[in-house]
Amino acid sequence: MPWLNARGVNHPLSDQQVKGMLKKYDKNRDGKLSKQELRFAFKEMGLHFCRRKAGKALRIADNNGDGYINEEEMTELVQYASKWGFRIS
Ligand SMILES: [Ca+2]
Ligand SMILES: [Ca+2]
Repeated sequence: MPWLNARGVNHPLSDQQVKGMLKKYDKNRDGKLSKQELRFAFKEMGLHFCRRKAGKALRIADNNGDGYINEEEMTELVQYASKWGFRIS
């Protein structure tokens, strides 16, 4: 059951497109997304899910366990999220 649902969803975006969108939310431009940046990104993209699930997604994607999602891990996150039906209008 997908828990990521976006507003007015019609078509799925490619992994690259989603990644490009996520990168825009790297506010401090350190090349990786903090938990805070990621939550803000999901919110802005119209994705609503609880903090616990957001935290779980982050832990799964955070391969090296530094608490941040780097570019490589972003790909993992997008791929993982797309399995749950991650789609954005
Ligand atoms: Ca950042
Ligand atoms: Ca990491």
